[in-house]
This record gives sequence, structure tokens and C-alpha cells, in this order.
Amino acid sequence: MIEVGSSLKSTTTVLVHSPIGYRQDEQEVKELQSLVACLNCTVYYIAKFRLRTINSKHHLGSGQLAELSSLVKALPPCTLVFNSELTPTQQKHIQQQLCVDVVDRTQIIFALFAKRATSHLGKIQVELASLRYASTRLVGGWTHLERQRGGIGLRGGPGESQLEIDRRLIKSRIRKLERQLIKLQAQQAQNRKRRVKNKIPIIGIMGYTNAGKTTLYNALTKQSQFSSSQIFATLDPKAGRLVLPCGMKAIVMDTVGFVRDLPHSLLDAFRATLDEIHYADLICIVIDSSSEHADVEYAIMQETLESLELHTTRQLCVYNKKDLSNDDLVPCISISAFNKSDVRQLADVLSKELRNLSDTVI
Ligand SMILES: Nc1nc2c(ncn2[C@@H]2O[C@H](COP(=O)(O)OP(=O)(O)OP(=O)(O)O)[C@@H](O)[C@H]2O)c(=O)[nH]1
Ligand SMILES: [Mg+2]
Repeated sequence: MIEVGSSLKSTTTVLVHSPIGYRQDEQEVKELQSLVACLNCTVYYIAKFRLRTINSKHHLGSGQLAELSSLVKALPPCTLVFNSELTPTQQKHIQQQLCVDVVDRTQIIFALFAKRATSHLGKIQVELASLRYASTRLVGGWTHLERQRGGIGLRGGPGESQLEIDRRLIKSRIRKLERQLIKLQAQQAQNRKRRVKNKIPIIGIMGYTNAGKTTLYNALTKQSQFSSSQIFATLDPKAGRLVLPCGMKAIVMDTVGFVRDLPHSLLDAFRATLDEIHYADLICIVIDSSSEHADVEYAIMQETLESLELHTTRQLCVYNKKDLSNDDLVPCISISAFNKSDVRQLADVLSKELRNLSDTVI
């Protein structure tokens, strides 16, 4: 059973990393470690298994499950955090066989989003996504919902099973949240109309989590929104005004950061928040140039933009944190070989690059 938006039962965790085959995946483990750390949990141990195939009943192979079981017995009480998405059946079987709490990466991301949501809109979106996700995984009771929501739903008629009550409770809560979301979206549409009427261009800032989007947003709009080295520091989009050196006014929008394998239901919930970005004239893709995996993060970002149908909006790549980067950035320039001025600009960049190279050689 998934506790909607709650933190883990035990704050001591054992991470279970079990990719298929042999691939470089240290970053995936580090990312899960940071997600868990953001929930104030400690990682006691990282268990790694290589899978040839995924076991439909308990995810790991039988021998691997026995190995994990002995490990768990030797450790203090903990929660097992799987670095992959488990089916409800797999989760239930591992829990039963090892007598420990089990959560997967998706549930960790949900818990973190729930912890970070501050605005009314953000809270509604996260709860909606959690409930939609949970409704597809209902295998047991859902009585904690009644506790959490102060007794919504009440008991059904005679003969209604716990599972039926659970489904009804979730459905009615989802409907209520959807109605609230529609109202908030109508308000957003009003604000948007005003901007369109005033013909103010919109610049969206997007990128992998922790790339420095909010820091850049603050620098551009002279605001002081919360920025932090923690993953998913921003959940609620912010919009601020910017006056460009040419005197043109623009709206700059900061957005939620993305990670690999962001649960689809979360992405769907955040579609509403990211609706505004569909009206952007330009998207600044912020890339952390000091990250060892900047290229992977960039690829994940492009995939996400595609799934949000934002890939056709004009983009500008901004390589941030160059003060931390040891590598020389891959230079970017866009030209038309038919355009003399572009070719001159390219010649300038080439001479600058070559000068830099010869400086390094000397
Ligand atoms: N050294 C250095 N650190 C930076 C730079 N820009 C941002 N940071 C730091 O990077 C961390 C993340 O910055 P944020 O602006 O919160 O990043 P974000 O992309 O908004 O992150 P999320 O909202 O979590 O997606 C913070 O600790 C910032 O101080 C930079 O140019 N150089
Ligand atoms: Mg941010």
C-alpha cells in the first residue's frame, strides 16, 4: 500500500540497484541517493544486482532475493528503496518475503514532490498525480485516506468491500481535485490573455534539476526565489519581468526541473503547470556544464520537451556553472553558409578557438 505523499516509514534505507545487463550507471545510483537524502533519510547500504531478466513475481532472481533477505536480517530495521519501478505484485511479494517496507523510485519522487509543493496549485497537482498512480496499484486497504482527509467518503452500503470503498474514496477525491484544477487553470488563462494583449514575449527557463534555472531566473528578474543544491528545489513555476538592454520587455518563467524516468502520472499532472510554457516564444535550456553527465541530461531534457510537445519552440542552450567546469565547452554557433555575416562570425569564433588552443599548447 502506498502512503500518499508521506515520507518513508523508516528513515534508514537500503538502496537496491538492479539494472539489466552491464552498463555504466553510477549516476543513477547517485541520483537516487540525493532523492533519498532530500527526504531526510540515510542510506545505510547500497545493494547491487545485475539482472538478466526481470522476475515478474519479485523483480530479482530467487538467489538474489535470498541474498537480499540475509542482508536485511543482518541490518537494523530499514526500508528497501528499489531504483526501478516495481509492479504492485512485485512490491507485495518482496515485502512479504523479507518482512520489510519496500518502496520504489517512483514513490520516492512522489514523496519528494509532496514535500516540496508549496502553492495551492502545486499541492493539488501532486496529490492528483499520487492518487491517479495509486488507483492503478490498489491491492489492499486505503483507510489511511480517511484519516488523512478527515473522514471523506464514509462507509458504503452493506456488502461493499474495503477495496471498493478505497476505489470510491480515491475517485471522489480525484474528481474534487480536478474541479479545483480547472478553476485554477481558468485563472491562469486570464493572466495569459492579459500578456498576449500586451504583446509581451515570454522566455521559458527549462532544464535538468539543479542546473541553475532558478539562480539564472533570479539574476535576470532581480528576484530571490528559493534555489538550492537539492533536487527539485522548484516545483511551482514563477514568472517575472525582464527589461532587455534594447529596452524590450519580456516575461521570464522558471519551471520545475526534470530527471530521468520522471513518472508519467507526475508529468501529466505538471502539464497544467507547464501549460504556460506552451506560450513561450523562446525556451532557454539550462545545462550544468560542470556535470559529468551534461550530455545525458541534455538528451533527457530534449526527450521530456518532446513528450510535452514543446520541442518545436525555439531553443537557446545556456551552459551554466562554467566557473566549476574544467572542460572547455563545446562551442555552439548557428549559421547559414549563404549568409556572409554568419560566415564572418564563424571565422571570428574559429580564430578565437584556435587562439585558445595555441595558448594551451604554449
Ligand atoms: N558554481 C555555480 N553554482 C551555481 C551556478 N548557478 C547555480 N548554482 C548553484 O547550483 C545549485 C542549484 O541551483 P538552482 O538555481 O536551485 O537550480 P535549479 O535548476 O533551479 O534546480 P531545481 O529547481 O531543483 O530544478 C544551487 O546551489 C546554486 O547556488 C553557477 O553558475 N555556478
Ligand atoms: Mg529551481
